[in-house]
Amino acid sequence: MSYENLIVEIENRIAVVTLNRPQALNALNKGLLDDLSAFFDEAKTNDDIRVVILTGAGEKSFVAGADIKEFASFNAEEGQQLAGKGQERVFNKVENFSKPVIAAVNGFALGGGLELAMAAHFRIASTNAKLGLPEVTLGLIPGYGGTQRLPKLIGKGRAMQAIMTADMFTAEKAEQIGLVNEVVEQVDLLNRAKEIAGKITRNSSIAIAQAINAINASDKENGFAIEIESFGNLFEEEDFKEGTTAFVEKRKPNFK
Ligand code: CO8
Repeated sequence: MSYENLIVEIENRIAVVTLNRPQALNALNKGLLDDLSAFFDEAKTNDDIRVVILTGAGEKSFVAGADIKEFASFNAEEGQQLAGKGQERVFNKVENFSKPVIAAVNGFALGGGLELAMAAHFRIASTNAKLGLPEVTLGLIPGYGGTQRLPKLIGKGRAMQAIMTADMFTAEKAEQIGLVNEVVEQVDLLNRAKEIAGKITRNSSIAIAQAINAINASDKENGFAIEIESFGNLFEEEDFKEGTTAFVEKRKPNFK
């Protein structure tokens, strides 16, 4: 798995994916979005990968947004196309990915960067992280799902204020309002993300995929029905037999 703008390292069934354009604070240009889209397509069927960790190259930034220099001259049609294609090919793909995706936010997560972190299944951050949606300072609004995902994570009023003022949240504040799950020192960030990922890899991957699907359906009218259906289907799986047998036999389950 080699990409121009990503570094992918796979160890213990955990893929650490480093967005690698440090000269532009890892801003999302077309090349980087293409690489992310291709990575998730490949990772879907790669049995060596059970959990994905997304992080940014360097100590300063996770992702400082969409590449402003790239879209500065766009017209309405080009802007809509870029946003629509990006949402479909990357952001929604991340959110609906059947394997857990953790964002390890190691610095600025702004605009498209915070939108990418919010598309991930959950976020942890380093103490120096700054998170925000500053699009209105550019005469824009968030275009990669930020107006939809931020209110769900932190509430409508807080999202309104954050988007209108373009203020950045400190890591501490982000944790307080539920935008990130926990905050650790930058030197510990990847190890902590790997520790959480490692714990996940020991559980049933089939059950986890169904859990992601059901949790993502919580916004939908038929969310409860999707949970019931997924719950029922899992009774037919080997992992269910192994998990319950291991409990009865007082041992740890060995999921395939
Ligand atoms: N795009 C392109 N280049 C960037 C970006 C970016 N988003 N952010 C930083 N860079 C570049 C800088 O231009 C600079 O390059 P150079 O050295 O060639 O001048 C380099 O990265 C380092 O940046 P700074 O010198 O600015 O570093 P500072 O430490 O002084 O500041 C900041 C760091 C505060 C993060 C600052 O760089 C900044 O404000 N960046 C822009 C943040 C921003 O506004 N992000 C939102 C972008 S809009 C967006 O994401 C919309 C998403 C939806 C799009 C839908 C499709 C159209």
